[in-house]
Amino acid sequence: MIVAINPKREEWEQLAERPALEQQNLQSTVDEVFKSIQSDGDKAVLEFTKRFDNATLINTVAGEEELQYADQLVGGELKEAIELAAKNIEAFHTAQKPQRVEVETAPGVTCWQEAKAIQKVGIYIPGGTAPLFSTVLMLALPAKIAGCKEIVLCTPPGPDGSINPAILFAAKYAGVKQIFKVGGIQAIGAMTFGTESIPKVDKIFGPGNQYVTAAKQRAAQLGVAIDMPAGPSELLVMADETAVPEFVVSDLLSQAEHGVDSQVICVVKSEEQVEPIQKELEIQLALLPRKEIAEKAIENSKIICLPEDQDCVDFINEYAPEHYILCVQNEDFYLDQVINAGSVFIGNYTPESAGDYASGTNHTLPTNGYAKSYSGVNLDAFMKKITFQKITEKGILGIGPAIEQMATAEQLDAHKNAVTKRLAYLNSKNLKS
Ligand code: HSO
Ligand code: ZN
Repeated sequence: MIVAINPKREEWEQLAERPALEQQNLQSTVDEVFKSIQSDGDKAVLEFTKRFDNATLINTVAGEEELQYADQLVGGELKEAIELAAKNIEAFHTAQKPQRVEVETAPGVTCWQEAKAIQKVGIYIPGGTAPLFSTVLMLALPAKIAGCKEIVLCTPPGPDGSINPAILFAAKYAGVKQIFKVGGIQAIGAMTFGTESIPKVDKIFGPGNQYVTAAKQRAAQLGVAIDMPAGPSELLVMADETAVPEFVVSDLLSQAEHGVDSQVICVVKSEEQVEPIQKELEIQLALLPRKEIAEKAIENSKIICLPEDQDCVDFINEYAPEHYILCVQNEDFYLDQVINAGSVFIGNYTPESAGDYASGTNHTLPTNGYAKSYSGVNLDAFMKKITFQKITEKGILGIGPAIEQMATAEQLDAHKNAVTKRLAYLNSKNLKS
């Protein structure tokens, strides 16, 4: 870990930098795959599945027998754990249901806003070394609670054509009816255009590698909404002397093990805290099965010592971490000052893994500084809001002249006429009566 003791403000920008990603130009591959899927549908999807995932499939649908088989493979304790997590995720996301807002803005002018579910949503779940079935819960449960009519899930098959049983179990548990064994660019392409078997969706959610990310960006240009720009996982721990080094390090490593490009930051108040953390890091790192991955991520990671609380909070807001663990005595000061963070974990007994799996908050969060402008996935992400208005005679007589004035000033006569004609009608009607 890089150690920076009391760095000056001019150095903060550099300290807040994420590891540079090797940006390959994937756009031409994305375009090729998208074009084939648009013209050849399922046939193209199956060909790309052979080419990229090395799996020969007859069709991509995960059928009832596979779901039943998965149900047998997943152990009872894991099932119970998934059920507990699901209950908490459901409770927290159900409470987020938006209220209808109604205001009479002026006499006779009533405006209201209602949220409606996005009808068709696509969920992408990556495969690979750590198949994140927890992400199925984080995306499918809110979609169901929001009232989305169709939930389509795509996840890549292994070379033998199978999907991780826990992903299938979680999908079934969360009520997903349409599960497809398709990964990478071809999955995003299929959900963008629709094929004979895979429905076109209105919005695509979920993490993925750089191919998936590039494909989601292309989908967004083609008019399909996406959740957020995805990036490697990251965590910042703010620790004073009351933080337990063993816990702090376990949290740092929990995000470091996600990928070699993950980054973790530990902000401490005093120089004395640095050594125990480094020592503990060596001990815990050596024992991890994903040691090699975590080790690489730790190379990109930093311990930053800032003795002043105000400097700490300013740096943290500048960094805008995806996950922010706060282990300090004067918690209230820090909480009060949080501006940029995806999700905040407070105290020695609130590990970040709790939010990853089971406490109830969503783990699909903005990375790479996007916490400055994006929220993590929440119930709103599966909804859009429609505004309504109804204006009475009295209402249009009241606000009509202002509309006429503004339309005239914008030189939009047809806009003005839409009011003038009504006002003239009402004025003559009122004169007669
Ligand atoms: N920490 C990840 C989510 C996750 N962790 C899933 C474990 N499983 C999102 O940043
Ligand atoms: Zn995680």
